[in-house]
Amino acid sequence: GLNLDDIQGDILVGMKKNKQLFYFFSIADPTDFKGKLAADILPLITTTNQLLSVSTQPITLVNIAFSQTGLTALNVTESLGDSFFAGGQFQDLPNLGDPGSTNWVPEFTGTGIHGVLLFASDTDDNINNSVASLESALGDSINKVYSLAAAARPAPNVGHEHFGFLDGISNPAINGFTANPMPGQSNLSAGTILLGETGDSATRPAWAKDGSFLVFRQLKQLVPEFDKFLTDNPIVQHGLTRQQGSDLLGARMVGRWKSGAPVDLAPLFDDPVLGADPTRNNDFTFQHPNAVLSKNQTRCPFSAHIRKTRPRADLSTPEVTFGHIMRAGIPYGPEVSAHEAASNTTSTERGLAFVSYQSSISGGFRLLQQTWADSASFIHSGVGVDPIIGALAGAPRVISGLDPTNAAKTVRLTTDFVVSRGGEYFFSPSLSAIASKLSV
Ligand code: N7H
Repeated sequence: GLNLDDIQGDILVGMKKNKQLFYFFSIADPTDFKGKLAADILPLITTTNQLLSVSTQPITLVNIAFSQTGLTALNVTESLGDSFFAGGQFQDLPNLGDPGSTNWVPEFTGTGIHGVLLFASDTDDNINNSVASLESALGDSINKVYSLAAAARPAPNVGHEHFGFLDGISNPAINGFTANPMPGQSNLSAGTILLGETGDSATRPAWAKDGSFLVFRQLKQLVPEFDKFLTDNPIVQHGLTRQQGSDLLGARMVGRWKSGAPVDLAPLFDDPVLGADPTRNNDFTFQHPNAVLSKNQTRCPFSAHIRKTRPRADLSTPEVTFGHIMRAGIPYGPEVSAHEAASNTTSTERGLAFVSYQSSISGGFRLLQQTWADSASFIHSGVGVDPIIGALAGAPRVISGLDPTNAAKTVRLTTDFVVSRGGEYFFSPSLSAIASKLSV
């Protein structure tokens, strides 16, 4: 089995708290920092085992991850075997669909971020206390470069991202770790997510075992603009009101209704009971006995976000073992104000603090974003990009399949409802790697 005392908790379980802070830092004094990493940070790191039971969870959960320039600053020079990690996310910008760096948070445009501390707790006060005490312990060994405070949305939208859809439904089950995989969950070797485990065939230094690459992206969401698009373009179908047609369009863009119910199982109307049932809400493959898998989009568009990012039977049966990530993101920013809703215009930034873990950035995040979501011809030619996250460097996005009554009809989107503000590629090491390699 896996050594759950050695694997940081966010990777396989997720630090599922209502508040989270991403604290990006640079290392000012490597020797000083190494000592403090061992003495002050390591004892705070929340392990996988600690997260498995509420009684062992600390008040504030803490994880840490390093960029390539951070490892280099610590004089850790062996290659981790991932060229995209080595280059950093800013160097990868032209490949991710982002329209240049104009929308990027300035601190992400370069390689100046050496690491990120992730704090999670029930309240901002708890997090602020942890940050203050760690900052005083770390002194001048690090500099804060940037931070992003994130939070679950208030009731009744806890667990829903800012467009309104329930998130965190479909994450892979890990062989030897997930006790009871749910129907429809992908079943993966641990090496898909963790370096050096079964299924990870790349060459890695021994100390990298049980670490994982953390992809961070600050993804701004234009919620009033998204809502206006749905209002203006309802799917017109017999038996649907205009509002129902708008809701259906949104559900087909995502592949799930706001409740989480998959359109593959609930093609016309939301089914909140289905959405809330983990034994049924992921139990589908897009394949149906009386429909041709490669042609039929009456239930779910080929371009739908969850179909682009996990094609299930579209790619093969049984499902391929590559192209899977463990997602641990959380919303950031305030609720839409009355003024923003009335003007159909975002004035205060909100979005998703996207976090994914994988043992290969090219086989995980990049495959989903670049090769699948940003490709107009995945999984079939003419499909168009993913209407949620697909991006063409700012060019209009032409998407077919969204209208169930006429799959050939295209929609031309001139607004990206998700705008990348950049991010970084990190490595989340095992606790023993921190003790025996990074801090010495
Ligand atoms: Fe996505 N959304 O609200 O529309 N995502 N996502 N995502 N996403 C998922 O199944 C969303 C993003 C994946 O296994 C759901 O847990 C938004 C990126 C994958 O069937 C919803 C943003 C990437 C899955 C959203 C965003 C992915 C998934 C359904 C950005 C990778 C699981 C809930 C602001 C490059 C697919 C669920 C499966 C699900 C939304 C980003 C990937 C509602 C708003 C950047 C693999």
